[in-house]
Amino acid sequence: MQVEWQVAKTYEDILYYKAGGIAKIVINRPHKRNAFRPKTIVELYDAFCDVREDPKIGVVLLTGAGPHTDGKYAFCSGGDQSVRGKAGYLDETGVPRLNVLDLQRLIRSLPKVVIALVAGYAIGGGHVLHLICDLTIAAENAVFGQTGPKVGSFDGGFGASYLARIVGQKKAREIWFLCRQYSAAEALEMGLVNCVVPLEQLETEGVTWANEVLQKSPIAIRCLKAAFNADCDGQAGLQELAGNATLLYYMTEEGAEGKQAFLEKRPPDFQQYPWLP
Ligand code: S0N
Repeated sequence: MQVEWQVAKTYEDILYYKAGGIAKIVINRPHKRNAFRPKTIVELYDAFCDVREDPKIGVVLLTGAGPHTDGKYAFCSGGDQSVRGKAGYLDETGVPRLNVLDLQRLIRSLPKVVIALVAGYAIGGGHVLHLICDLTIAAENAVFGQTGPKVGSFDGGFGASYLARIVGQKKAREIWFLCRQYSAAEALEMGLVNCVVPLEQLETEGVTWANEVLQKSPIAIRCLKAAFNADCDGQAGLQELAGNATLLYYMTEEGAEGKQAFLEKRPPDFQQYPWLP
């Protein structure tokens, strides 16, 4: 399926497009295997905020630009080690940051579906990025892995606990303790990705999945995403799920009666609403 992508906004480190109900966000630093610096994350955060505010968009495809001039592909190779300072990744003013954690939370709580399209390397913090997406479609050339203990870092947040929820404790410990690389077929086998397709079909497959999601009920999807998150995310997950319950309650006549009575300076008449079984 051919898509006429329209540029939604221009950035330095990323590309951002929309077409119909789908947004496409591309990490565009192929010379670094799409490693992210703080600026990349600021731009990704901005684009995802735009997605959140756009009522026409229901699905985001997150991917990496490529191939690089050497012919190799990458989804993302994590934090840009060349700007890593003593306390984090240095932004243009020299302030150390770990702002990818803010992005992880934004993607996770976004009330829309985020699909990672992985061609080539999804390594380190780049692996965690695909992990926290709702769905992952891998090209046959995809390579997955964590490098933290090899390069002096670790992600003990979603990168550890959510990984273990997905592939199990033993496999998650293997992935982090040995820092091996895994093929697309191995990733499929361990439930780390939803499907594997030939490289040239990666985007088409992503658009097909996105269009299937877009036929479904937006509120059902957002409540389901919040429910899946609530199982893992403690009180923050409950807040997200409960926020959706409040949204739905606002949309009822019963909820509106409370507000209307206050504005009309009269007692609310909740007796007209049944105590359902
Ligand atoms: C991806 C790999 C396996 C690809 O290998 P390949 O194909 O042999 O290519 P290379 O020659 O290695 O790379 C090509 C060019 O790209 C540059 N480059 C690649 N990755 C990075 C990177 N991450 N940062 C900076 N540059 C990178 C190479 O330098 C090379 O450039 P030239 O041609 O100029 O020499 C392989 O490249 C690889 O293993 N890359 C490193 C992967 C890695 O270790 N990533 C960092 C892991 N850590 C994080 O991501 C931190 C995440 C994070 O922010 C975090 C989150 C929560 C809690 C803590 C943290 C934390 O700070 O740790």
